[in-house]
Amino acid sequence: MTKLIAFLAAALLSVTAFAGDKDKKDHSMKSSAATFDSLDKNGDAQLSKTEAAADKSLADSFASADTNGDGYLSKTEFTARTKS
Ligand SMILES: [Ca+2]
Ligand SMILES: [Ca+2]
Repeated sequence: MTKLIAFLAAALLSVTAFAGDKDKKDHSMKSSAATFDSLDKNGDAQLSKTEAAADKSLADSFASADTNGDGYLSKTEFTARTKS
């Protein structure tokens, strides 16, 4: 009986661990691509070059992503760049 309980507990633990890994994986997938909101540290709905520097690929393409050339990326410009 004790053995069975131990087995069930172990099975339950592995299920819980699996669910935990899945959550972790989903989270890391989400955070691997920085979002506009996570990059916009000061919350002014524009990404400055300094804010964009947190995402290397965005920093590299900042000039081309800034289609109106005002030195900031709006959410529209950021989204357009993400899609392309
Ligand atoms: Ca900002
Ligand atoms: Ca702009």
